[in-house]
Amino acid sequence: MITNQTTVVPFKEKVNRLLNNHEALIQKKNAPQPWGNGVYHRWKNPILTAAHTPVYWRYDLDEKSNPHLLERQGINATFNAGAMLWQGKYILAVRVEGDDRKSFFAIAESQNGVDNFRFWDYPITMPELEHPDTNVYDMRLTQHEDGWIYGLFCTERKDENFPNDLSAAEAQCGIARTKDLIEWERLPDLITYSGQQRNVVLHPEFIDGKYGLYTRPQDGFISVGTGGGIGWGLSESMVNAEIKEEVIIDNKAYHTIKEIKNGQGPAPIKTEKGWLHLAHGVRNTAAGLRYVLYLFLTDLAKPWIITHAPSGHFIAPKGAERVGDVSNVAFCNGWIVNEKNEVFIYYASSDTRMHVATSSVEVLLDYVMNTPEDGLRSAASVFTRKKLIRKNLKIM
Ligand code: M1P
Repeated sequence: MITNQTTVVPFKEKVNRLLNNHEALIQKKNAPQPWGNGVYHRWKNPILTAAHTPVYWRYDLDEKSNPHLLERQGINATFNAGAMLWQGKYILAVRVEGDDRKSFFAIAESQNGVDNFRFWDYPITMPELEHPDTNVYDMRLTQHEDGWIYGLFCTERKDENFPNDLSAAEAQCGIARTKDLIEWERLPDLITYSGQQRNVVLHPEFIDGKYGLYTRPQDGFISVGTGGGIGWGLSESMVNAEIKEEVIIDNKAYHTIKEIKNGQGPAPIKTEKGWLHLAHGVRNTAAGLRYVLYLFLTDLAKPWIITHAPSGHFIAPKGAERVGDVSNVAFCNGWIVNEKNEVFIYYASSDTRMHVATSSVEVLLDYVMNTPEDGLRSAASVFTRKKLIRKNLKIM
């Protein structure tokens, strides 16, 4: 006989258990994993999972309307968060996905950036445009020198050119701005002259009085097609943002970690040596797409010109990170530099949960400026590695 525990434990007791378990999860201390490759520390626990979302987002806590205390509106995943330091707190604009597959944005904050992330009471109410979004996701936060905080995100809608193909979708760049992360003003979507756009990021400073945007033109919804690469363009305004001329600044390349597509991660970090960029690169495998993260540096005055490009991945999904709704994915659209020049890299694994890795501006610059570039051939890799071995054997 199946025993239904719900009839045994009093309702109030069950609610308390839910709340206490949730609180214990939120308050769980995180710890850095032992120094791996010297470039960054991965932290042990995911910083946000679906279970971190408030109980009152998921359960109806009223005994009259929910006597069995069933979860009424499940949350499936929390991932791909934008990030910023704001009023002394580490803020994430998280992509929360309900069991209904719709994503929305919600702010979670922490005092130390590595644990105790707590969601604000309500998710963000993102105003809609005349042509409503079906799904919104992957917000990049930029504190622009014009005084606004911008959130650029992907807005996905049904592709009406293919009414009978229910998977045919169109991705474009949605834009909203705020001063307090609570009230958001929705602005018209970015206009570009490429088919579709995802992974669009606003540069934090004006370029000759114009707004600089990193783009990722694509022919189709999933496949970038013949185009792709990280693009760059200028817009006179963000109220009616339009890029008339888009140039590719970081191409995809055969037999590299960005063979089939790539995309800018968060807004770049300004350093004395140049703008530090984090991006994702994608290659195809027999097991499906593999997403990894990589870094590059661009010129301070001309942030569209790459000055240093280390080969290979910076962070790849590892261990339990490799499994999730879309397995083998590391994705990052948020990082934070604090007043001590420590860098908090907020990456998601497999479209399911959020993690943090920490480093410093100094170490990341060392990594980006002193890691050899990709020679694009096995022989070139052996040549570069032999140089290192020879040098080391002399001093060992
Ligand atoms: O599923 C992996 C990622 O796929 C897309 O990224 P991209 O446009 O670069 O392929 C996005 O849907 C992203 O949210 C997702 O994590």
